[in-house]
Amino acid sequence: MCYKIVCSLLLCLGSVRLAYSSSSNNLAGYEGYTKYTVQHDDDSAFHYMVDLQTNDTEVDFWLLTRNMSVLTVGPQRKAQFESRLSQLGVQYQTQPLMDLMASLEGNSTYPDDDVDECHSGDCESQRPHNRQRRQARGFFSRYPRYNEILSFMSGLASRYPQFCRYESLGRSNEGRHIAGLSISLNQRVRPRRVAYIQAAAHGREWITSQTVLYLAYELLSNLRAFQRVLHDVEIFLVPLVNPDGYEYTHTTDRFWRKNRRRFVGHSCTGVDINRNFGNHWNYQGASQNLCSEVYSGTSPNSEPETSAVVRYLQFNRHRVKLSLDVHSFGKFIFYPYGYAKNTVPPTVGTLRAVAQRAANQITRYRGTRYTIGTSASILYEASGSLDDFAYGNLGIPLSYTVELPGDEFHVASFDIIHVCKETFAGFIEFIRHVSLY
Ligand code: 0X9
Ligand code: ZN
Repeated sequence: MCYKIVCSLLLCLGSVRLAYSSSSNNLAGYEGYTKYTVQHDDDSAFHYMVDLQTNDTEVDFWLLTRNMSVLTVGPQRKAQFESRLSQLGVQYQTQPLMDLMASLEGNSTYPDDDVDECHSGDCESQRPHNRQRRQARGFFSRYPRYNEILSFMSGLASRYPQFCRYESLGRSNEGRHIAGLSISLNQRVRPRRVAYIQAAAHGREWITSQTVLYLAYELLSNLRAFQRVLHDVEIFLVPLVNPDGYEYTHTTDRFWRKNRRRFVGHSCTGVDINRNFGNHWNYQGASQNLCSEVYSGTSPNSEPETSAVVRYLQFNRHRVKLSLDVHSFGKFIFYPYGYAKNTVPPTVGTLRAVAQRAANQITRYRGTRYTIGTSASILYEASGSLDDFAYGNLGIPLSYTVELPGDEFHVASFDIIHVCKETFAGFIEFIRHVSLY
């Protein structure tokens, strides 16, 4: 019965081939936009960029580090922006945004999921299992919608009822579920420790949900192999913290970051969930301009998406030993604190060492190298993030933000599975350390 449910679920998922297609209307309005990659070695250019990120609502930063920025600018601001860059004497490259998106579409090839994989032995008896794996692999070769993600999660819970539970932590601004999956060796016994992993607090960071769903899928398909990792540890996964923002990036605006909170009498929409957590709220790298990409909201934890997470973590605060907030992109592992420069927690040695081990495991898959540190030192000061809140307010000892690889938010479809697999190795290494607490 369960098998049938999962099969039909996966079949249905496998047959929907969305990914990026030129018929997508989520790029409307981006004609004439330019993507800039700017190299800035001196501090004045960096500070100019930080100021733009916080205060200029016409510029959208995709990445901002001490010596390099990736951002997009609309046609009206192009000339002014370029003349400012020339004044600052910085080097930059440009690419029309539409060309970039077209080239990414060209990369979206799909593995042939109609071919049965059986090379030896009793192919007839292997067939159902192969089919499931193939169909699930299909799920990781494109970007699913909110409904598909929920079906995938509940499908796992009904296939593995002893090990997996599906629940909703609450509802988003537009009424969608903030869905969670609990994974443990025995759902009737409450493990002493919890490893919490969330993704897609920013709508446009599609790859992040896939890595967390892949973790659930891979763990549940090979539970025996992970018995030691799961000993007295519950894994709690929230792959889509910002479902409204995520859906909006599929239907309307591929580069939407915030949630979809509306404000009466204002045309601008949305709060940045990663500026809304109640630790040094709105202190730095956040804005009270509600048109800003880093708008921190009306008060700490004001958003239903934020408060659903806070409620869960607060309720389980004595059991949660690891909090991972998965973002994209840049290949970074950040530990607290992000709200101010030169502010490190007393356990920085452990935080760093565990992150280094996780990064090493990721590297083993295909050489991907992560940079480790506080976001305030590597990127910019940003207050109100989950990592600061989990560590500073709740005392969760292992608290991180992971920025997955990619050169932009859209990781090509053929690469999704590889990012999932390499990140899986890092997740497992992080989770292994939970048993030390
Ligand atoms: O700015 C952010 O929210 C994160 N980068 S992203 O491109 N995914 O938007 C970085 C946050 C870093 N700060 C902390 N983790 N505290
Ligand atoms: Zn993000």
